[in-house]
Amino acid sequence: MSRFPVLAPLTFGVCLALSPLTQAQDDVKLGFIVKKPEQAWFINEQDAATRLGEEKGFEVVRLAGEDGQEVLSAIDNLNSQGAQGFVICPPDVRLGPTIMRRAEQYGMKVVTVDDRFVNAEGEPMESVPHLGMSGYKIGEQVGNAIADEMEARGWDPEEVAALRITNYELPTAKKRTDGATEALLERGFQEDNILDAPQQNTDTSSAFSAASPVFSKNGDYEHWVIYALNEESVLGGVRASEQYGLTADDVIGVGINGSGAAFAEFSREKPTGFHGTVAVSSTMHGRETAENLYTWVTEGEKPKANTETTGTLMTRDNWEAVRDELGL
Ligand code: FCA
Repeated sequence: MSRFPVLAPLTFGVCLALSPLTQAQDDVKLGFIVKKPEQAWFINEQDAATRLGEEKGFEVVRLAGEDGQEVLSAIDNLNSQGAQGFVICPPDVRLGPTIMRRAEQYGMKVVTVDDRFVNAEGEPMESVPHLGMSGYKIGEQVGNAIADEMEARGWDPEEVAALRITNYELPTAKKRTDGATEALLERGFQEDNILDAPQQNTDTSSAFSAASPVFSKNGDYEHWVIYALNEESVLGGVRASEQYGLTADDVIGVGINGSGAAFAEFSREKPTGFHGTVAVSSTMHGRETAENLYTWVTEGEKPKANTETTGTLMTRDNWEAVRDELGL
């Protein structure tokens, strides 16, 4: 049966000695579960992880986890396929303890990407390795990009309202909009002119629904700026501003991500109120988390507790260059 009968017992012995920390490299299977499988950001992360797997010789199973039930089924599914662990961007960070209980039952290793698990007290689950954006700093970049553009257009801060699309249940989202707010206030934005639109989710349609009433109730402002946790949400705000009759000249929206949603907007013939986005490499997020998990599974080396990534402002003028630079 074995072509190397003499070596076989030795190999077996080595495997036993290294188990359960390490894994023979050729049978590694890792899940990559995302909360919004249709969004370009997450498609790109999964693509990058899959490509890394092809290079290194492990399999990546791409799964959707849009709510708690779907995440738990995805984990069951991974277990039945013999996966050793998964990377996850959870649909709700408070599911952390439940997800970890299920993963631990199966002896799976878990790494989070983008949205970090919180425990019952709402504190980050430090024991689960995480890679995500440096939310506050990236938010500050958003605020400064808006302030720069307001100055370039010569807007009087008295006449400008901010549509702040918020998602305070997601800590990274709060950090991002807080960072943007602080930067704007430091640059002379009027605090009373900041109007909140709490969204239910992190996508365009929930932002659109949250934004529409804010425009219709506040008709006195000449100009608007729009910010949120990501560009999908800013785009929802921009679409609502258009529906309300505002034009690109009156709106400065700046998002976060730098994914296909922004590229499509920058590719339109005419500029819209979507002025720019702070681009972060989703390719790097997908690749690095998959690599960290793979190293953990194969070499027993647990990844760093928390890695924070940075961003670059992308506008209609430079988006292709930034896209290429970030490997998007
Ligand atoms: C959150 C957002 C995504 C992306 C990611 C890094 O998950 O919902 O759009 O910004 O963080």
